[in-house]
Amino acid sequence: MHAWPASEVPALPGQGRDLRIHDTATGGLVTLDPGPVARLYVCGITPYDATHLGHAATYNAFDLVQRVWLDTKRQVHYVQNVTDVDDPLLERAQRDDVDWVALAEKETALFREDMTALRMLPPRHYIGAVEAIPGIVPLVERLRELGAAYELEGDVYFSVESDPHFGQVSRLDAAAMRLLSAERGGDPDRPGKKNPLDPMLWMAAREGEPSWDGGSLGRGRPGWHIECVAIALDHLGMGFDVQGGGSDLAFPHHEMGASHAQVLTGEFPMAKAYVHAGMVALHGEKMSKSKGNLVFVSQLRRDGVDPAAIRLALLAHHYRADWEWTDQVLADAQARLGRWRAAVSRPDGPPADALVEEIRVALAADLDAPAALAAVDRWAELQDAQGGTDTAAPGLVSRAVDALLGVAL
Ligand code: 5CA
Ligand code: ZN
Repeated sequence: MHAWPASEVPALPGQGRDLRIHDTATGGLVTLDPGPVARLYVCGITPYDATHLGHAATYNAFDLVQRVWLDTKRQVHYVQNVTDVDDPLLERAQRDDVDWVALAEKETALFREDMTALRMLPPRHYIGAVEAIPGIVPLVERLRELGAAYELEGDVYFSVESDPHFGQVSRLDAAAMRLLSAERGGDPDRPGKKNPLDPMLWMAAREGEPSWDGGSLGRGRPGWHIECVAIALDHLGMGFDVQGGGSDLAFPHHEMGASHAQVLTGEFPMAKAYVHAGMVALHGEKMSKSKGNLVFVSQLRRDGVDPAAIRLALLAHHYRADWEWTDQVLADAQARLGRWRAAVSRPDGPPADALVEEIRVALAADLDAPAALAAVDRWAELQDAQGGTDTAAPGLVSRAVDALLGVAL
């Protein structure tokens, strides 16, 4: 499928910095050393409802990863999926008595608009689960040949015991895994499974549900984790630099995906770093489509909120923190945007080379966007208090804020 238009990323003077980032699999910071083309896979939406601030916060984190890499003069090969067939999408379509294809298309279109408005850089490949099915089927067949998959009443399951590295992404114990598996799309209590954690690779066709030709697997539809593996391996190959998503994807989604890929290829690991963003809450609970406690990006835009202010509201929180969306968070971001715009609209100001360096240092240190904002705040305060004579400074600040933070002043 097509992605969305790219906003331009201005080139900055001086030298970008290599990114150090928190890797869930090692539990600490790693210095990434991508080649000239950095490879990034970020899990996309399941399009049964509009983009909320939680989604936007997670995509903001990985947009920063790209901007840091671009600043080091690397290219970025970025891939994102759309889970355009899955249980929650089919359930919502049935509940609302709408066609599931139309629902997915509508919400994906809205997501593209939201991403464009927020100046999130688009993926080079934006791939739907449905269009990936011809690539998924042979992978499931191969896992079966390798003895890593088995059948249960027509459905095909992955055997987690086939991967010696299973557990190394999330590093959770069996009890925690079992709990999360039940919460996040797994079926640990289904009788007949070899291990309660085993995830489905291929679901045999169910009455009244869409299904596709699965070759020797029979008609059905793909499991969730193998979808992302097929897309990532097809477009990036093994050993890509970062797999990203919200912290709710560490287990089971990224754990299972890593295992599928590692058994399929005999290589380890699938991604050099597993990077997870914190959860955004509303009224004390994680924003989630299933609970319905949501603030939508599109609703804020309809209300006339400047997307640059939404973006600044996201950037005011460290990507790994869990945080709460409130009206105050937005009001603070709007006020900051106003101060910054006023500061860069003057013909001269205090020198800004040191500020560019400060933003680079902050982002390279595990994407510390709040520290980057604080540095810009200091420059804007100085501009407001005493001004300056550097005629290049306001332009440099607005280019740096655009290139590194994705905010158009
Ligand atoms: N389609 C799958 C990934 S393959 C999926 O999880 N879709 S999603 O629409 O449920 O979520 C899309 C992304 O937003 C995921 O990375 C998820 O971790 C993230 N996300 C969902 N809710 C929140 C939240 N409240 N705060 C932060 N990130 C969130
Ligand atoms: Zn995914």
